[in-house]
Amino acid sequence: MTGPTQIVVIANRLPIARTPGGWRPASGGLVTALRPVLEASRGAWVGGWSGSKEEPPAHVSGLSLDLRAVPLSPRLVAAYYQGFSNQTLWPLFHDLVHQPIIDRSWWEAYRGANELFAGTAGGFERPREQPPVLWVHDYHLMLLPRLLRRGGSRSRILYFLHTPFPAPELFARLPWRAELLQGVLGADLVGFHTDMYRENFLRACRYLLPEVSVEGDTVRLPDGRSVRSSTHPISVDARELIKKIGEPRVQRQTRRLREQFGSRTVMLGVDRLDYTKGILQRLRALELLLERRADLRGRVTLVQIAEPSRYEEPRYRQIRVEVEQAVGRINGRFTEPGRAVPVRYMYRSMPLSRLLSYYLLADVALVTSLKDGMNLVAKEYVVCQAATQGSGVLVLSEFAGASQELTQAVLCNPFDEEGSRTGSRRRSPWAKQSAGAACRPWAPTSTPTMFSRGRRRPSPMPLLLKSEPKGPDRSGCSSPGTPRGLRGAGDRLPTPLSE
Ligand code: ADQ
Repeated sequence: MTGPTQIVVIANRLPIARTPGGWRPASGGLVTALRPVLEASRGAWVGGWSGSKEEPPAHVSGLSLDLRAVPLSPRLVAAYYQGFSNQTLWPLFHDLVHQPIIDRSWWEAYRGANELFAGTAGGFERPREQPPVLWVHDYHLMLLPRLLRRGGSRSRILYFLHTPFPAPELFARLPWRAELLQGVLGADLVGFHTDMYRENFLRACRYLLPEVSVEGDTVRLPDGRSVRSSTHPISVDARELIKKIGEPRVQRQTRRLREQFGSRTVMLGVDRLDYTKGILQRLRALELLLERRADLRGRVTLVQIAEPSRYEEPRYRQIRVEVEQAVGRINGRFTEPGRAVPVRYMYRSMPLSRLLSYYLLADVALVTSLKDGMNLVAKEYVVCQAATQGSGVLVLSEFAGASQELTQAVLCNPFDEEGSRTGSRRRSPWAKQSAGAACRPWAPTSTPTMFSRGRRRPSPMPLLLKSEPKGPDRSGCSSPGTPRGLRGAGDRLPTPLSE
């Protein structure tokens, strides 16, 4: 075989969706981020599939990838995905924002599901051909690298974790902690968003696996193999976003929104409706602010766009109820006759073009995650503001991975609702900032991001207010040129592959 090595991504889901008009590429961040490099390598995607009688196709128009479905029964999905992945690992990896549930039958299902993925992914290797790179993604498939290796894989195996990796003291609570670490150590290279997560992983290996030794960023195994760990903060496709900002539809929508909101200060939250995202804390902070500052009522609006997520799980249904109660309560308490409501809430998935209009509109973006692997919304907002010389302010949780890179953001502690304060909006030098971190691809970062810089002291959750009316120069999207130094698609190859 000649040409680039084929890359096979293995992830919990296939990157496609069934719409009334047929199968379409899904809009998720992962597929968008990986697409260029995958398509260039005649790549393939192995993903789970369940719940529909119709078999997903091997090819979908608009996506040059071979698709291979791993059929999962609804029962297996309930135990492996909704159970072990989302009710055990997810809360544990997000610093116990909720108590994880430990259930042995879920663990058995998780093992079974990982074995099914191994069976399908292993089928990509052909005798006498150059083996593909197998790139395993996320917490659903932590056992897979080892299963692939034990199955005799000749491929280079990569593993990337999209969530935080918790402190070893928390990780150690899992009865199956050693199996999970050994599973991941089946890979040749293990990637994380931040140095802190990588350090946590290495410390967990050191403390929980007596048979391994850790030297620098490398774990040495008793069979003589070495596993490297690295930090690769995932990012967004800045060039694509900027191109889209320039579309007449986005400009029209943005103008319309600006007319609607007038001189009000617009704060924006865009999140999957997940308890880790701190939506409730954000709403409570706003409530406290409006309680204390009657003069602000009618002058500020929080636009909260919540994407439906994991609604089959009781905790997600519960957080939705709590968020909607809070929205109702705040609007009930602080809406003045004839004035706009303080919270405009939308529970839906939204086309990217519309999301971009909100990013362009918002004076302040509130990313107040209680814990977040990275958070791409923060980066999308920065790209949009930078591309239009906007003066928006990003209020960013110190517990989101993005806070390690977006050093111009106003850091906040989302647990400190009481500490809400107001301040004058300042002009954020986003153009400078986005030349670096916001738009950086998964470039190999040899410079550790966390330990090389001094950390700023986070403030309580700040809600910033506009001190001046929107001027005509804020038309924003009328000239969406690439800000100086902004990186684009050309440099955004997810190069952990070349390590
Ligand atoms: P998420 O937590 O799902 O994934 P996040 O980083 O918050 O991802 O990004 C969400 C994406 O969904 C953004 O691209 C955003 O534009 C989009 N989105 C949000 N609300 C939407 C809506 N209502 N309609 C349409 N699109 C919407 C995990 C980790 C993160 C990590 C990512 C990538 O939890 O910490 O950043 O993976 O590794």
